[in-house]
Amino acid sequence: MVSKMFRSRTIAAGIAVLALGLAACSSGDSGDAETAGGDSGDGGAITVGFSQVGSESGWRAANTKSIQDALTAEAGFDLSFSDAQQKQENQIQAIRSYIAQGVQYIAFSPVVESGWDSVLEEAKDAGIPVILTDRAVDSEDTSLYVTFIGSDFVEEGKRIGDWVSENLGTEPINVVELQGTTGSAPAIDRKTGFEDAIAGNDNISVIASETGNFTRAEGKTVMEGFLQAYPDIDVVYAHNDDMGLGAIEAIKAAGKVPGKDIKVVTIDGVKDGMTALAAGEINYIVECNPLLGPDLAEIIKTLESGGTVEPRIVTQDEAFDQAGAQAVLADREY
Ligand code: GZL
Repeated sequence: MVSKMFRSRTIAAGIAVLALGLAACSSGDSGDAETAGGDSGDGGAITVGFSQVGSESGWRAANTKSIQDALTAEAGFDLSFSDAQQKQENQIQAIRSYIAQGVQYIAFSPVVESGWDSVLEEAKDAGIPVILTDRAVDSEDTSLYVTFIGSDFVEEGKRIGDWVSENLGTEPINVVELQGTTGSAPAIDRKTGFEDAIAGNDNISVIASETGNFTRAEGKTVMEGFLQAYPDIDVVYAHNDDMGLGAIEAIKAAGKVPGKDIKVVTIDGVKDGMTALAAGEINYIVECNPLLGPDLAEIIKTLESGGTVEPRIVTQDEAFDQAGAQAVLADREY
C-alpha cells in the first residue's frame, strides 16, 4: 500500500536484488544506539543505523513498527535502532555511534530542522550514505543526504485550512492552534500551509497558537489554558491526532461537546484519531502516512545494487470526514 502512496515512483525500478546473507539482528528502542548484533556487512546483511525521534505519538509508534518490520534479518538487513526521546543531542550521539560502528547506511527522522550539518559532514567524510525519513533538515548542502522520503507538510496544513475555510469559515470563527514540536519540519510547515489557506478569509481569526509537542498530555494542558483564557473558541487545529485527542479531553472537562461546541481538525489519521472522527468528536483529518519502512528498505537495496533515487520522494496523503472515517476504520493498517 505504501508504494502506491507515492505520487512519483522515483526509486529506480527493475533492479534485481539478491536476498543477502542473513546475520542475526535485533532492534530495540533504548535511549542509546544498540548494536543489533549483526556484522559490519561482511556476512552479507546490509548494516543500517536508524535514529528515531522518540515515541511521542501513535504516529511515531506506527512509523517505528513499519521500519523495524521492514528492515529485518530475513529481508537482508542488520538494523541498529535508537529512540532519541525527542532530544536532538541523543540523535547526534546515535548517528556518531553508527559512524563509529561503520554501518553501511544511516537513516533518521530529524526531531528538528536545524543543527545537523556537522554530524552529517562526519557521515559524508566516513562515506556513509544518509537517508532522511519523515522529516526534513534545513541544511543548504543537499549532498549531505541521498534522499528525503516523507509527506508534504505544507500541503497537509493547506488541506486543513481549505476545509476549515470552506466548511466553517462562512461566518466569523475563532481558531486556536496546537503546534507540533517547536523547530520541527511538520510544525513549521503545517502552520505555514494553514495560514496560506485561510489568508483570504476574513472570517477566520487565529486567537492563540502554542506548541503541544505532538503529545496527548501536552495538547491537553495547552488546551486547558486556552479554554480558561478564551471563552469563545470555535475551532481547534491540532498538528497531530494525539494533541487533538488531548484537547478533546480538556473540552469535555470544561463541559463542552467536542466536534459540536468546539470543532476539532487534526493531521495524522492514526487509529485513535480516526475512531474519534468516526464518532464525531473530531471533524476532519488529513492523513500523514507513517508506513515508510518498506520504501526505506527498497531505497537502501536500490542504492546497494548501484541504483539511484531521487532527492525527494513524496508520500501521498488522503483526507477524511466523518463518513470517510466510518467507511475505512475497520481496515486501517495503523
Ligand atoms: C509527521 C511526523 C509527526 C506526526 C506526529 O511526519 O513527524 O511526528 O504528525 C509525530 O504525530 O509525533
